[in-house]
Amino acid sequence: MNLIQQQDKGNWESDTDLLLQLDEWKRLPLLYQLALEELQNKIKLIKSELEQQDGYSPIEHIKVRVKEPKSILSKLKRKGFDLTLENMLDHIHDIAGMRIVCAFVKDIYRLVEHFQQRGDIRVLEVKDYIKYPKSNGYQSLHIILAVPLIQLEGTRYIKVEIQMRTLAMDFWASMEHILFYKYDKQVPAHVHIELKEAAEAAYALDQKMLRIQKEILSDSDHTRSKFVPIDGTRN
Ligand code: 0O2
Repeated sequence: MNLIQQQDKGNWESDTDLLLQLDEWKRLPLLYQLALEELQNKIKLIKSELEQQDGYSPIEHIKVRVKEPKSILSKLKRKGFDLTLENMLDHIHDIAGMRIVCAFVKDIYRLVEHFQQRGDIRVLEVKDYIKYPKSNGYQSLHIILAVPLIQLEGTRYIKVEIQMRTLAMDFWASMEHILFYKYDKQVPAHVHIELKEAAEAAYALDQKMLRIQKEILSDSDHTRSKFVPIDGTRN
């Protein structure tokens, strides 16, 4: 039974129970926002370290958002769950969402490995739609994390979904989202094929950029090795 049905039937265990649930509904957006901010700060630090280490930024940009109540309710309905607080907490993993757009696919896997090794956040699930794209061609790596927030009454873990993709994958996903993602009719077969081909083109573009990067790096290593400073040490 959902919140509205319970209220209509006066079916609450007590008024206190109702007030507690309403308080929780009111507090949740702030908690999700704070969890995103915590995570964003951790990632800013990693980004600057990687920039120093690699000489380029493997993280192109980061976006965060807290899902609108309307989208949460329609996702619960889409998944066939009653509209309850419990179902929302248990089954909607992307209320707090972060998107990290990376330069290369290898940067995505490097970040995932890093998240898995950290002791201050917990990795709950990894969904690899890069290795196993969705049938429409969608590619991205999703990771569900539990981010701790220290509150007066103790530590509370808040779920955050991070979607990681390259610039090419992000272009495809953004266009597909605009065109079809919530399109409620059957996508015509020929359009489905074209969409998949576009996703494969995005993947091919990523591979090509990676090859170009490798070539440029090996070329600059080669050039650098030709210049030996007067004291005989290498720069
Ligand atoms: P919106 O409006 O983008 O937020 P599950 O975890 O399996 O119980 P869920 O959460 O549907 O169910 O899992 P999944 O497949 O990992 O999808 C989560 C989010 O990934 C979606 O959120 C989208 O943002 C994105 N996504 C998944 N599939 C596609 C796709 O085919 N195209 C595009 N463009 N994005 C996709 P929402 O809430 O469905 O949508």
